[in-house]
Amino acid sequence: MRVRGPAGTGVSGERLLFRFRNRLHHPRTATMVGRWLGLGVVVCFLTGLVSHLLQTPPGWLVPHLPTRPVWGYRVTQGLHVAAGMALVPLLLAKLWTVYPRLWVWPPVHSVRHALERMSIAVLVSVALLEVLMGLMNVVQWYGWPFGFRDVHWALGWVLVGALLLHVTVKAPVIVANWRRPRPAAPEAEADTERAEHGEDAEERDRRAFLLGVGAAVGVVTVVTVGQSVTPLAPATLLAPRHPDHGGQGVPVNRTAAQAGIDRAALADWRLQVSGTRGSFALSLAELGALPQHEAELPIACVEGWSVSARWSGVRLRVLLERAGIADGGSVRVVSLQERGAWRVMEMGPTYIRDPLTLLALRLNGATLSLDHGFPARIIAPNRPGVRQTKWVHRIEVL
Ligand SMILES: Nc1nc2c(c(=O)[nH]1)N[C@H]1C(S)=C(S)[C@@H](COP(=O)(O)O)O[C@H]1N2
Ligand SMILES: [Mo]
Repeated sequence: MRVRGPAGTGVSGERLLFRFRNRLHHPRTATMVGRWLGLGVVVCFLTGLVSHLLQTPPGWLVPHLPTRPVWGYRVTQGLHVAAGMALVPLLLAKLWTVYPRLWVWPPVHSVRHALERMSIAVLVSVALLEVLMGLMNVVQWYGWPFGFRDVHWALGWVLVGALLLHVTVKAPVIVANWRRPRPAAPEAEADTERAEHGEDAEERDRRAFLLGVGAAVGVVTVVTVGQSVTPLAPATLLAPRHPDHGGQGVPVNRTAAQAGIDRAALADWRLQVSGTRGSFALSLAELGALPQHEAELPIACVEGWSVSARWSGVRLRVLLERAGIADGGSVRVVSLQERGAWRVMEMGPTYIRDPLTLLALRLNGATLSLDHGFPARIIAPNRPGVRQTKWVHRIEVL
């Protein structure tokens, strides 16, 4: 039996163990969904690269990290998570289109064929794993024994590599199916007509299918993207962090209680600053007496949610100039929090110099709430939320 549909890749001697009647199991459908899928993966990869470099920059990059545009990370990470969500319906559609190929017989008929099938197995499993891990991270369910970021990052490279390989191997099929099929040179009038009708109906079915997939992507996007596109917030049904939920108009990722901070422990809080000229400590009243500056900056969480807010407090560079810092120096900021990955943060010279980088004492016109980092927190432009350290206790020049 010469098989039409997904097995119709021009590989001779191949057949399917079962008959799949739906004509949408066709390389053209796979190609059309694949275009969007490929675009989504590339967007996720590039924005993931940005996120990785902003969070853990290699030493040589630290002095060059850009602090503008202030909303840069808000946009790239919002895109990262939105594109990742869109991958869910796209992946399902693609897998449905090509799943009959699981029943190719014989399963392997040449070395090249074996390699091709193995690369697809890697591609499919890594793509599913990456999307699943991302979703689990968004709902803060760390059901694995390894660090999320390192594994998500490493698998991202595997995914892009497997995708490149896949596109290369499938290039002839992709090229042949990129455009709407035109019937081949007619032999007889009647034949052409029948052929055209068949092709047209098939292409119409395909359009309907793709429209459905597009609608699914649209729905997923609309019910989640409000977490970073504030005007769409009312439509937000699925995002775990609604921009309006959380004190002072800003969501809270980790509460003070979760971080083990209570007001009693803050009774004799002093900010400790140490630099090349020595060290000093400031009470909250003393900090409040220093010149205060205001900045409109977003908190942009790696999980995709972001909100802009009005912050005010003391410019970080003013404190550091007083403590003494070499040109191009970096600082370490330590939170009162005793455990957790985000209690210690390092910051390079571009952020330190920036007049919008504050040790914030106030948020949206009121004293910081305990959950937002009272007595003092860091807020800096174009920075991942995980680096906007709350409950700051010590600042050390490195
Ligand atoms: N000390 C400390 N600072 C922290 C965190 C934390 O867990 N501990 N969470 C970070 C994360 S992941 C984000 S997104 C922002 C959220 O700030 P918010 O709770 O004020 O919205 O705080 C950051 N600062
Ligand atoms: Mo975050």
